[in-house]
Amino acid sequence: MKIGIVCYPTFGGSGVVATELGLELSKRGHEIHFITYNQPVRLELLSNHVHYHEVNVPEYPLFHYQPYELALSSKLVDMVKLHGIEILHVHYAIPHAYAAYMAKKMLIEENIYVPIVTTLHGTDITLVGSHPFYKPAVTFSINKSDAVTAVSQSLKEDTLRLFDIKNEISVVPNFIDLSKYNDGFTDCQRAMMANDDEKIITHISNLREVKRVQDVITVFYNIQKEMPAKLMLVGEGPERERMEWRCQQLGITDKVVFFGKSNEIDKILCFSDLFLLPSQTESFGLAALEAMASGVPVISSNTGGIPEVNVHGVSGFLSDVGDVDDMTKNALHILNNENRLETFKNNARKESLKYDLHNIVPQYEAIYEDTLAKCLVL
Ligand code: GMT
Repeated sequence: MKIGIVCYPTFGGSGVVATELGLELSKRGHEIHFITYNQPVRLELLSNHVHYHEVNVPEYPLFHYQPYELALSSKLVDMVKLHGIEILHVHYAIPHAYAAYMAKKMLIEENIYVPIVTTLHGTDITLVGSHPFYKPAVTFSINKSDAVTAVSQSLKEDTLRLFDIKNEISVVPNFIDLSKYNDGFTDCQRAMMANDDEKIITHISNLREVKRVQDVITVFYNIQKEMPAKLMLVGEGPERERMEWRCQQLGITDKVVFFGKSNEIDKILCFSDLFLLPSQTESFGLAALEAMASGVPVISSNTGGIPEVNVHGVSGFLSDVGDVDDMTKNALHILNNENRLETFKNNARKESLKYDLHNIVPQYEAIYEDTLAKCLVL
């Protein structure tokens, strides 16, 4: 199949999933066209089967807001015609599903029918999309998609609760290329980051308020009072400065490493003992899954789709949002005993196997095939 993929090309989970999906589909013989405003961060290799088409939005001073949706829908029309793209898979309702619908309508005028598969990732539904300013457009785009998927059962339920949805929503969970994590590094270079007796705690996100990163600092502060430990913080975002101030106030600056944005998540997870994800809301928690695949147990909140990924008492523990005392207690329970830590590490790795890309990518392929077949009948 010739598949067009539209996503946010950033470090965010939706962009990562869309990129990994495209790469795996190309290995399975499909021709993939990424259509977005920048080359996706995890898209390192372009080939005969993987193409990238940049959406340009020319600056025009008359426009207070530059019309990205318009530029995207025009680009989609052009790329469908030029490359014979058969199906568009858009990640994120805003504005991708909306722009794709416009493209579809323009193409119908030229007797070309391109179905749209929309994948909902979470923030487009729970944080932004349900805002009254966007709600009608998001509802419309979801209802007008030819197929809709959500990355967790919890996100599907949220979507049905928050919007008036007439379409079926299939749950296709996020996935992971386990080979990237299981090949293992013979030397994790742990010694560069911490002493042998220190436990390494890690958090990876875009350091936004929704990630409750101040809870990460608090839980780590509590842990390091009880045992030698270091905190690795990976990612960039608006909360970073406040976090740095807080570390200074608490006198733990020398125990905290801010990595900034990194493409070497697997290397950092390789030397981690525990992962913290205390988010306010999280439709899936791809970062937690990446940690688990590296054999790192997860201490998280019990919100959204996280309980579908992190199994309480098995791959880690779940607590109510904001319950930093319970998170600390659970973290110490795992870290205090080497045998228990080893068991949790093994369990985390085992639980992650459910999300092997070889199990999940065929589910998307089946959705594309069904959608194309249905459209032929119409
Ligand atoms: O979590 C973020 O801030 C990034 C966001 C995104 O849009 O890329 O992530 C969302 O999609 C990921 C991939 O499906 C999920 O794993 C994250 O849980 C979800 N984030 C939220 O729901 C807050």
